[in-house]
Amino acid sequence: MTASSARQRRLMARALSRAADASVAEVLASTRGSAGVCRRIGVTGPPGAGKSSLITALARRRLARDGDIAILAVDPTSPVSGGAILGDRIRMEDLAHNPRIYIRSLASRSSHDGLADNLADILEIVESAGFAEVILETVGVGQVEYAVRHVVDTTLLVLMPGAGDQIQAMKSGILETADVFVVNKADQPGARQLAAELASVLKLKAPDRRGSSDDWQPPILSTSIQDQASVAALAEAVDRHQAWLVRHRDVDERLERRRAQHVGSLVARRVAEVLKELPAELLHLPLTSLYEAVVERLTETRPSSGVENDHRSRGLLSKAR
Ligand SMILES: Nc1nc2c(ncn2[C@@H]2O[C@H](COP(=O)(O)OP(=O)(O)OP(=O)(O)O)[C@@H](O)[C@H]2O)c(=O)[nH]1
Ligand SMILES: [Mg+2]
Repeated sequence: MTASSARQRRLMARALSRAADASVAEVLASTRGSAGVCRRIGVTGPPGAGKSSLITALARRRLARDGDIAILAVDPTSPVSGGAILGDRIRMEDLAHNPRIYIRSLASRSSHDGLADNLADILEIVESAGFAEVILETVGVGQVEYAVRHVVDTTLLVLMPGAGDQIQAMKSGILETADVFVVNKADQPGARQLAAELASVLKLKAPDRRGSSDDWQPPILSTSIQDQASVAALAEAVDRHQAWLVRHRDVDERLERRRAQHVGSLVARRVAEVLKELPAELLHLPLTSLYEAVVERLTETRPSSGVENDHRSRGLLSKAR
């Protein structure tokens, strides 16, 4: 069954909806893990930089490669989300009707880094549905780039003229995160200056990146959605980076690191679940006892009944007295 089959799409849509509010226990019961067979591309950058427009143009180009493409946008207000397609209405609808493309927007849930905190689960579902490639759009500058990095293979950072101050704000972080820098809206004034600024910041901050010829040198590409050649160059840069990964990075090691991140995010979610369900009276406990109570609850794989909770709360409270 391919990712395009109607049945497979329905199953995946259902699995994605379930994942939207799954508990950690539910995730653990249903996960199949990642085999690393799906090319994962992350597109991030400040609001309005043109991420959705570029993804639309990029996806159309990348259909020339084998397999189906899933486009996921983490932001309910993103133009990828059905109704609000804005300036890209026609192009995006065009794509949405392509049987080899699947488009879905994801609510960002409780995550503070601008990513859905269940992104790793979601990407696994998409991967096991047989997609060859997933393009993930996230809005953000700063922390988000770090977070995206762990769930994708290739990270594109999209900037636009007038985002110079954003570079200043991001300086310390972006160099380690993006594999391809994109100065979009190259048809607008200031694009060349932004590219130059970016180049000088990168040079200044990443001397090690100029060292070995085996290292990936993140390119700075100027794009405009009106300029097809620039989109083609971007699609090629993504391919170059993916090919570089195959040659220079061990896939098992990447999957191991990804799994470590995934389990970390599940533990963080489990902590949040436990804290949310914690009986108010336990908060009166001294810190050490409270800590023990929380840790004990972490390993419960099924939601405990109110009765059990009551018993345990009373036990702990009497122990603490
Ligand atoms: N002039 C010009 N406008 C562009 C270009 N790319 C995108 N735009 C326009 O910029 C606006 C924002 O584009 P989007 O693709 O929605 O940007 P985004 O980064 O996805 O925005 P958010 O998801 O809201 O963060 C739209 O009106 C696009 O038509 C470009 O290359 N040149
Ligand atoms: Mg968008």
